[in-house]
Amino acid sequence: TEPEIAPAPAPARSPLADRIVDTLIHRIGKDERAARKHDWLAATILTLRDEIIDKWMASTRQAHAAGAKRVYYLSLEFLIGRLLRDALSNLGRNAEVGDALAVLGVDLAEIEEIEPDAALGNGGLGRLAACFMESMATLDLPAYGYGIRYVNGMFRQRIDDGWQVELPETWLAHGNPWEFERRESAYFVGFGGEVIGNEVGHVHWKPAEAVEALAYDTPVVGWRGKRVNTLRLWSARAFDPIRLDAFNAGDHIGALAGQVRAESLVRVLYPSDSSAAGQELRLRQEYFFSSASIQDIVRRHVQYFGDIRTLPDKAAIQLNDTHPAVSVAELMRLLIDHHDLPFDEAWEITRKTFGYTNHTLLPEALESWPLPLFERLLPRHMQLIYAINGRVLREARKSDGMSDQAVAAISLIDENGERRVRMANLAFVGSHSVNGVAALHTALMKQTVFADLHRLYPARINNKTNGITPRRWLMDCNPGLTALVRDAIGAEFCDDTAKLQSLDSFSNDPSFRERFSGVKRSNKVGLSNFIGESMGLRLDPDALFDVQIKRVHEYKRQLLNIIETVALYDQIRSHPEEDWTPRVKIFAGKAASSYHNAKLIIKLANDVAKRVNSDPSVGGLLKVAFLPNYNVSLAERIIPAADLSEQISTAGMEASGTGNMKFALNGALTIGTLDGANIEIKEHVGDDNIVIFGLTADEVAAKRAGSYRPREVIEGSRELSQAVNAIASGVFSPDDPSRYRELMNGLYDHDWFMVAADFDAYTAAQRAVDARWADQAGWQAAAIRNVARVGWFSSDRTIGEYAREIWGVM
Ligand code: 26W
Repeated sequence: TEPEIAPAPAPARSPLADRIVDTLIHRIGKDERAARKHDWLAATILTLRDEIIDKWMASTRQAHAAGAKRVYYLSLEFLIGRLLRDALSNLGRNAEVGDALAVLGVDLAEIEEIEPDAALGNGGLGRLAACFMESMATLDLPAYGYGIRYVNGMFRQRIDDGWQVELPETWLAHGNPWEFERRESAYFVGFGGEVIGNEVGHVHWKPAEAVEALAYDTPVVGWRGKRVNTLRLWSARAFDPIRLDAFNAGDHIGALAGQVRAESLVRVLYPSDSSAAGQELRLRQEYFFSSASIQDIVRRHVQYFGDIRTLPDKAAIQLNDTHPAVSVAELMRLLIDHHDLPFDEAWEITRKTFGYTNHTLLPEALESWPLPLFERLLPRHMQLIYAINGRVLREARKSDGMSDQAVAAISLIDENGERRVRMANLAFVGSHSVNGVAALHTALMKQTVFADLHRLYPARINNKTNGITPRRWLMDCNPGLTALVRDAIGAEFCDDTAKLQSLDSFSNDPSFRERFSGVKRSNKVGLSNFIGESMGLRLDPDALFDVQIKRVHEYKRQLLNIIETVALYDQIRSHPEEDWTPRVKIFAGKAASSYHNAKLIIKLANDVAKRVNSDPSVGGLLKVAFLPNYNVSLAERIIPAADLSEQISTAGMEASGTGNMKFALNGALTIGTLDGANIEIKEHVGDDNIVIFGLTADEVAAKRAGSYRPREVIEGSRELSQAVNAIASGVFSPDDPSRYRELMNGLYDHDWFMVAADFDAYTAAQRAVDARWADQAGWQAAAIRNVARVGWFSSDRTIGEYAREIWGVM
């Protein structure tokens, strides 16, 4: 018989639970019974925010009292994701808040799940900015992030019949409880008009139109809540929200035109990474946020320190790619036109204040603006850019051995064809430091795009290899692995990921390997359940989970992976008797809405998935899943469950990559090319714990310069030609057999991304992966060594280097 158990007394409500309920009632206006999940989420965030505010103010006061130098990170993108879990764990309040909510009948994990992602970025560059913000707070640096408060961030991706469909993402639909509107911090930002006065006398820019930039602040909590910094995002409004004269005259729409124009500035994030938009609205966005940010920085400096000439001692401004590069001209304008400094002095201050980070060498991503457009929108800045250019070109001509061609390459104005303003050159000459984001990328910067500028300013280019925050990308997203590591080596690694090194010897401990693979398996079960529920696809958690998740771009070569998948499918079907490794191929990623081939590659992945998943003859040996709407939260779910990390870009084209670091930290093995940070990951984990294949960057360059004939390569490889021909002839697209003909013809005719050239090496590498997988002890040992050896790729290390070597703040 069942023993009789008295019902447990209801646990007493903690003061924290009372505060959450109080917030719910007084700030949300609901009682406990009427509250829905979103109300609990908002009440929890607001309660937590109230507590953060004290630390926030203390951080500001401390920087002020110390007269500290501040860091300003200017970025058009911050790909933050959800904030609640991150903030709770950095404050060490997870359990306490979870318990308080449980007493109220609310599941913390459930409300964390409904927080919308702040997706104010495209991909790597925006996510890096978010990791950097967290690390700057963790390292106790007084720092501000500046960006745009887009109403619509990165689009939501739906897959309709295999095709990507873009939908607007409304992350602000339920309000944003994290942010503070700062009505007092508003700035005038002008556009167009004319410049009055001349070079000698006092110059004055009279803009034809203007908007007001309005600040919204979000607190950024560092690890252990040591410091809270500010992410300041600008919104825009018209000076006169409504023109009453027009309204009264019956023009009800025209009366609101100013407001609509202003709002259009912050309406939407440009969803293309790696190809410059070139539209007027984009330049307006760039100037709008640059001007507001620089005005804010200058105002704060003058208010705290009195003398604008000490700016470089008290402010370091980092330009996240060239998107904020017009800031160089904006600071010059403020120094000269508003603070009456002579040009030379203004130029020295400017260069000492700015640093510039380059994130890509792709020519189509290098921003340049048609001169007439730039001049019409920013006439005063155009003058200043001419003046800067005059100085730089004089220096170049004086320097030994500069050819006319080199001088032309250095010029801020591109004179080939339609004249254009080169933003990378402006950022380069306007900064004392120019950095790349991985060793190879930095070396290539010196050899290619910036070769001549590098010759003129040889001390300027430096490397800062990217990193990721271990809080979000290990401790928060993979609690199972975190607990296991803590049991093995203690908790020190939580404050210093270099300490993960002590895990290394555990790779030889069979019982630890057992527990380690148990954690991975339970993460895989979790992901399998998610995929089962969300897309109705059943996966075997014991199969090898082979994952490629990132923006879809030809240089990242999802196509190489898909073609190899097709070849494998073919092999399994024709040799069912062989001992194949069960694999799940997982893809996710968005394509820029105007990028035809990238969207076609998404469709191909889905077409292949459809065919393979419904083919009983491959049994459970191969499954393909394309997960829709890749974002930060989905990455946090997938990465802890990955066995194999696909980092297979054409060598020389991926500046760094940061997903590669996240996977390794979570115990996946990398299959990758010698590109970006893969090279440094290989140096850290050791050649035996990574699978490298394919052409090197030098070999790619040589092939492109020489006589590479992809057709011969394809025809010379039976597996490759069979796979390519199957795709081209419509095996995977019976409803439209010619769908992929052009895409495949591109491989035969030019194959810019070396898919054919690397195919055999890639296939061989994948079969080597199969063999390694068969030796589970060896696999787990290598995975453990990855975790133990990639602590160096923490963004704390990266930010430490920026702080010491570029910003002078540590
Ligand atoms: C102007 C259009 C545009 C928009 C975004 C051009 C270029 C970009 C970014 C530079 C693209 C980007 O995100 N680059 C990625 O930056 C990461 C962080 O440094 C690197 O890890 C990736 O390799 C790089 O592709």
